[in-house]
Amino acid sequence: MSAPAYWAGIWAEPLAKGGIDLVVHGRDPVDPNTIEYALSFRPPPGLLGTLPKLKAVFSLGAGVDGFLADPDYPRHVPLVRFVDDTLSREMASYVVLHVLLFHRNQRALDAAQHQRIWLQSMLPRRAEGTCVGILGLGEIGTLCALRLRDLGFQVSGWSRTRKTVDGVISFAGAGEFDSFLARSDILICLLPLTPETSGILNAKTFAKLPHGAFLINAARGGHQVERDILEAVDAGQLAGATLDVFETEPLPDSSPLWSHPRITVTPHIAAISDPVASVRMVIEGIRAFERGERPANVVDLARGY
Ligand code: NDP
Ligand code: OXD
Repeated sequence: MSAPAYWAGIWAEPLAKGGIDLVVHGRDPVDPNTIEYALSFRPPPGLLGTLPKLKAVFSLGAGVDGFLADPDYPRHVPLVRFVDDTLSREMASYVVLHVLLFHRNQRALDAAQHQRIWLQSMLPRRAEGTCVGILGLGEIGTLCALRLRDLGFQVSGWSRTRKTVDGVISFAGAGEFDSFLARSDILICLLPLTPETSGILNAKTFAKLPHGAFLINAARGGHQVERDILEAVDAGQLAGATLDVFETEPLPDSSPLWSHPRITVTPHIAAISDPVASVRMVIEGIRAFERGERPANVVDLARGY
């Protein structure tokens, strides 16, 4: 097995108990002919294609774009992605936090406090009068939708296939994208990064939102065109944005996003996979493959997620 170094300490014991030997790429001597399972988040391009005995790959993250961007990914090898309730809950708390910071004008109230201004004129709108649109109604998007619905927001979601989620309006497919955007006062991106979704957060998309909409991207930097976000915010088409992910990570020091007064930057920490839950997924997954079964959450490589 190959794994990134910094979690190896946590994994060594449970894996050994499961009868699985762990070798760490870049730390241990590795005979490529002995590796049957690989575990990673963003493997060095080309590496997985050099392992002739590879039976399956486990992604430490929910998103698998880091694997599929590698033209040498061995496409006959199943890829299992990380799906975990705790991860979804952490993502939902990030999303709810940033929806409310915007919706309740908290940034402006903070600024007023620093100037000792009693800003009672800035009354929060009612959640019931605000429409939140979620791009991607999958594991994470659905939980976010439910949390925001329960806070009273009008919530809709956009996905490839139609969904039935109580109290959430479902838009599906490219044909319903514009109607979905037209009602999204707050747009949240929770899509996987695929060739279809790459660059989806662009000037054309922003122009279809209500004037003064707010953007939250907690999915992938490849979804966003940062120049277009800056232009849309400066023009007022977007009231602001919260971004957890970036075209280049870490966000370069020279990026104007760092200092823009209406943009919040967080360092790809909306949710961090739990190493204990991920090792559990790996052990259960390996057992399933060894029994000749297919574990849950095997990625559809043709779809890209
Ligand atoms: P899922 O695969 O469960 O959900 C993906 C959703 O996107 C599905 O509803 C799917 O539609 C929809 N979708 C995919 N392609 C399209 C398309 N072309 N058009 C319309 N809808 C589409 O993913 P998760 O919810 O588990 O994760 C979502 C993403 O969140 C991850 O891929 C990752 O990039 C990001 N993430 C970021 C983290 C962070 O810390 N910032 C942490 C964890 C995840 P359908 O249901 O019809 O298939
Ligand atoms: C993930 C991530 O995809 O942390 O899980 O970005």
